[in-house]
Amino acid sequence: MKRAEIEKKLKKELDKERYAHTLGVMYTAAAMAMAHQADMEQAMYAGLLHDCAKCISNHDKLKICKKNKIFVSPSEERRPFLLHAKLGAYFARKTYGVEDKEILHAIQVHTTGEPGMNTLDKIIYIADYIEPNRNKAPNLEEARRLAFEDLDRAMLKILSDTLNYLERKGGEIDPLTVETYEYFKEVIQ
Ligand code: DGI
Ligand code: FE
Ligand code: FE
Repeated sequence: MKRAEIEKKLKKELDKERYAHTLGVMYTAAAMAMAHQADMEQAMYAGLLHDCAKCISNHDKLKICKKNKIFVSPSEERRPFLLHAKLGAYFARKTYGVEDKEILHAIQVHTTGEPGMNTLDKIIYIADYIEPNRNKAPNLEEARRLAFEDLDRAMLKILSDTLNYLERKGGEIDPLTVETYEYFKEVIQ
C-alpha cells in the first residue's frame, strides 16, 4: 500500500490523538533518518504504522494472538497493552501489505526495545518518545537533543527514564525492557 492509502485507513482505525501522534512519529523518524544516514522511506513507513494495533481492546489483542498462534509471553499475558507492538507488526504485514522485514521488526520492538537493536529500530523507539505531540515525559529536551546527536545515548536516557517512571508508578516491568537498558549501558562504556 502507498503511504497516502495507509494514512487514510489509519485515520479510521485510530482515535484522533493517536493518529496525530502517529504522524508525529513518522515525520520525526524521517528527520532522524536524515540526520543519521538511514533510509528515510523505511523510517516513515515504520513510524506511520508503529501503533496501528494500539486501539484494539486488550481482550481482542489476546484473542487475535491466540487465534493466529502469535506467542504471548507471561508478561504480555498480564499486560496485554504490550502486545500492540507485536500485533502492530502482524497487521502491518497482513492488512497494510508491508513485506520489508526491517520495518516489521522496528514496529515489533518499539515498546520494550531489544538488545542489539539496529539503527531503524532505535530511530522508531526514540521518535515515539520525542515526537512534538509528547509533553509529559521528564528530560524531553535532553532526549530530543540526543536523538539527533547520538542514538545510543538517547536510547539509554529514554530507557532509564522509562524504568524510573515504571518503578515510581509500580508498573510491572517487562524483562526485555531491563535487558535492553543493560545492553545500552554496555554499549556506551
Ligand atoms: O504506544 P505509545 O504510547 O505511543 O508508546 P509505547 O508503545 O512506547 O508505550 C509506552 C508505554 O509503555 C509507556 O507508558 C511505558 C510503557 N512501557 C515500556 N516498557 C514497559 C512499559 N510498561 C510496562 N508495564 N512494562 C514495561 O516493561
Ligand atoms: Fe506504541
Ligand atoms: Fe507510539
